[in-house]
Amino acid sequence: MRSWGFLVVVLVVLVLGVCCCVSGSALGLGSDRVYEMVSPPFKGGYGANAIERVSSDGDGVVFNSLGAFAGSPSSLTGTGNAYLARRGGLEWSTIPLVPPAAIAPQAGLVAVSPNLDSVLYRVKVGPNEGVATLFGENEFLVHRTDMPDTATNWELVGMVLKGPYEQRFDINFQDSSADLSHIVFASDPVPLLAKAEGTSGQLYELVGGSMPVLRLVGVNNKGGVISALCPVILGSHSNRISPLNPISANGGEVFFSTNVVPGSSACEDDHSDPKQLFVRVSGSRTLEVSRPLDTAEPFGGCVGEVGGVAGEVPCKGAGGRASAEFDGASSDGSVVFFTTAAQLVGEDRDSGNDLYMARIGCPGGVQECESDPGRKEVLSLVQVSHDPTGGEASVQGVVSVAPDGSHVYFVARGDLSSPVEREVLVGEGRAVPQAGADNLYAYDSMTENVSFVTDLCSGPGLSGEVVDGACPAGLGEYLGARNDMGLWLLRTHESQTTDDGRFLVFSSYGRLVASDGDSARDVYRFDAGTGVLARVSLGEDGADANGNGEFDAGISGELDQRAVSNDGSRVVFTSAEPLSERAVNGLSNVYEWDGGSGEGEGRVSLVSSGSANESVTRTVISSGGGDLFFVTSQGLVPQDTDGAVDVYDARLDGGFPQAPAEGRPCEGDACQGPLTNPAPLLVAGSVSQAPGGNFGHSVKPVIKKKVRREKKAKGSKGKVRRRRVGRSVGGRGQ
Ligand SMILES: [Ca+2]
Ligand SMILES: [Ca+2]
Ligand SMILES: [Ca+2]
Ligand SMILES: [Ca+2]
Repeated sequence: MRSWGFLVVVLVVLVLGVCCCVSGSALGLGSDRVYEMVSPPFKGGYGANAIERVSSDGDGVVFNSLGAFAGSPSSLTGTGNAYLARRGGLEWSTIPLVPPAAIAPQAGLVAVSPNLDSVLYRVKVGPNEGVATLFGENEFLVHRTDMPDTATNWELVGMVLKGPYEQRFDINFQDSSADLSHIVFASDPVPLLAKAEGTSGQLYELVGGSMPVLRLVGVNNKGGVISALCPVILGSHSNRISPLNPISANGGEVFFSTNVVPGSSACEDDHSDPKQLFVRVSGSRTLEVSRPLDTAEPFGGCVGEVGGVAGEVPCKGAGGRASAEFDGASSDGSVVFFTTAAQLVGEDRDSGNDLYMARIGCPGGVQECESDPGRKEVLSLVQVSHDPTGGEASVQGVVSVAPDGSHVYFVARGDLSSPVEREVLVGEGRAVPQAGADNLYAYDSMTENVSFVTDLCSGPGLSGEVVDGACPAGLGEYLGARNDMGLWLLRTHESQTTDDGRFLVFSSYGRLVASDGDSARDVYRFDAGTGVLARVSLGEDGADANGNGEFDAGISGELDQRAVSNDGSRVVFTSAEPLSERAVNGLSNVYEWDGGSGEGEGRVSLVSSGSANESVTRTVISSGGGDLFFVTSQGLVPQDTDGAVDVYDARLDGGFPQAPAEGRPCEGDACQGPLTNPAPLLVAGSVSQAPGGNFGHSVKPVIKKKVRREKKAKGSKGKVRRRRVGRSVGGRGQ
């Protein structure tokens, strides 16, 4: 194959003088993908150590580096610098997204908008007058990425945040709306607003624009704090911030929970007074979500606990109900899922934990919301987890929520299948839910139908409380051990859905399909449209007993790092298992699963080279599936000779027209070239490439020995990464 591919390449180059769309078989890539070098060859002596975010079209990547290059106006020592690489017709080019030192002496990237049009930095400024050694002031700067990176193009969001004179304070960034217009943070330990004086653990919302405002989140409809002594928790799930849209995309909804017993300081989970779930809408009204709803009454029957005012929160009875946990919302904030042991609807007659869905909107419809978003109320409440025979659902937690709110995937110990569904499952030879097992279910919020997916593994030979031979004997019993419990109990879990929720991709230790005979974790895809559960981490052409060795496979645990194309047909994952004959390095590599038409078990291809001397453990797919991004220190194109980590795109039908031999004149930093420049190690049978075209055609990967080890090691320890996932309430933030 290789010599045939070599001939093809030579012919193409000779005849056309340009080279593009070379077939993958000539490349060491097992598919119709071509390596493109995304980060630039010159990176100031450092690597491009982390992919921060990828645009949905795959033509833009925000990455992080400790180096200062591409005309960066500053070097943010220790925290790393963000850069935007964009794909043009001839190459990937890089611009800095770094606030100039003159306006941002100490700064860290906290968020990137989904379409990469803006970035948000938290900046420490000051010091307070008279407190020379302390950074006493903070601010957020937003930068539009289509503007030059100069001081005038960094805009202050709202205002400089100043603590009281001579008091040290810090802010903990928690999350922002997708459009970066609304920022939610905690201030520790001093209050930033008069209303917060004498309280602790308040959350603040900062809104930029022409009418900037700083306000408290955890307040009632008179503006007073709901809980003075217990923390207000953004999108709380077991006191962790959920990554599943605690702030809606435009910032109009902020979901939070807090203690509802007046004057209580019993905040800790084990000894807590009840916490209820609220949503702050448009910064103007607070609605209690986790309460019985009486749609015939104004404000859904909510009457304030204190003073009997209609619509005031907490609503009457909040302190006597069991706590509620936020489990995720749709990106527009119109659908929210939460769990509680409280009986909020008539059908819920057990004291076990149930999953509920509430819809938020305007009683007068969408037009009313457009004219006055503050008119929003809780419109409906549905018990999602329903045992048809009246037993306890015993919901353990939520695995994923579709961004459009159409599907939620959750784990329950109860058997929620109807006799009809059971019959269908048995008829299809599929497993059925077992009472007491950790059963994974899919809920369709339009049809209000629950369907069984599989049961997951909670310990050695155990699913929940049920002995389960599909769960390997070597698993551990506790959260954080080798088992699936992180999927529904932690928010660092490896599970994602497509935007429409039809496909769930997750990794599990369970032998969930007949072809999985190992004791290792595999990646699976569930199709809610067909009910088919498929193992994704197979072998390329059946390699390694078709992926049945004892190596784990996994996907990204971060929701803004896509693992599945939006049509569900392609999944990208990593594994140290030699799932391809070309994966010869015994290290973690990137693989793609192509489900094709949905018939058969799909096809796996090696994406990284399989021959690097370092593991490749993180990868992101573009929405359309055409681009697979990963970072590696291996030079995969001829001009990558620095031995430092770079961002690569294995792009479907990728590659660029080759630059003419004389090349274009270099500009700026590019003239400096890489710090080390040994000749590329070309493998026999390969063709060298003129400088300029940063794509890998017909050249085997350049295997670099340990070049500039120190720099590389430093470059791989970038600290600036957006942490949306699994932050504990204490000590988070940059
Ligand atoms: Ca219940
Ligand atoms: Ca397995
Ligand atoms: Ca496997
Ligand atoms: Ca490199």
